[in-house]
Amino acid sequence: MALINLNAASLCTLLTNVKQIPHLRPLVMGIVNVTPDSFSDGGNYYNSEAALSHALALSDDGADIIDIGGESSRPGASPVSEDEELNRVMPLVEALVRRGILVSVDTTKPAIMREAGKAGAAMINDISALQHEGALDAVAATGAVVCLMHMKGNPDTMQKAPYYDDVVSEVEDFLTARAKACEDFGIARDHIVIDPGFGFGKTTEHNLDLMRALPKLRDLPYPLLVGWSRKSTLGEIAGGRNVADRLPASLAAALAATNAGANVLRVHDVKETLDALKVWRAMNR
Ligand code: 8Y7
Repeated sequence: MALINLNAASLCTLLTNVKQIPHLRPLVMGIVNVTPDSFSDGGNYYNSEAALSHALALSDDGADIIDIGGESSRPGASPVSEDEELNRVMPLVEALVRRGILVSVDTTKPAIMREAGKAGAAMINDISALQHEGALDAVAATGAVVCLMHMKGNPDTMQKAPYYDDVVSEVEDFLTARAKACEDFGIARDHIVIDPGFGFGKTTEHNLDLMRALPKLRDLPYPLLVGWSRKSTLGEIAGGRNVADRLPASLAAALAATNAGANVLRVHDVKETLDALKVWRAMNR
């Protein structure tokens, strides 16, 4: 059923290697938001020329893959129509694929997944883990890799008193179940990446419990993607740092996640993260 997607195939090779060879550094995924309202860089790269030059700069900085998002997942962000999201995202996907850059598309909409896959996106990054009607089908049809992220509730309500009996087993069970749903649908195991979804329906305590349990998630048979970059839990721990002032905390979290077995780091600051990883690798070899 699934198409062959050459870009996805090379991403699969990278993911398999980082998952299996212990001292390799994780892959670095650079974040590009083509939105007027994302939480840390909303509006900065809203027009597609600015977004393209930002994406190319992150690629030049050494990003292994660029994650393009056309709809903010910030609480209270306004919903975006399918057409609007396509208009924001597709020109950038095409321009990057044309240059041989690996592309991930951050979307929850099956129509965007299909178009992105046709244009050669190597990965679909879905914060709702392909739970929308038709999403499993769309990803299977593209042959892309999929990142399944855990989120409790939806972006509008998720930070209103999130509650878990046991956050670690709930997240682990959810990711295992969604991965099984993908495999049952014909998405190959090596095309599935899992992510605990830091900050998505989680208090600081929940995020820290999950972080300490990361080795448990690493032991599942899927590469592990982690996104801590500039998130508010880091600002809080560091002592009330605002978004623009969270780079040191983000680098600390990136290295802690690396030590705990993260295979992909989703970050805003690619160059700085790669410097930190070079030091990590030199010291761990
Ligand atoms: C994550 C994400 C965001 C994350 C994955 C932000 C789209 C908020 N966070 N996708 N997206 N994992 N897979 O801070 O942690 O960038 S949006």
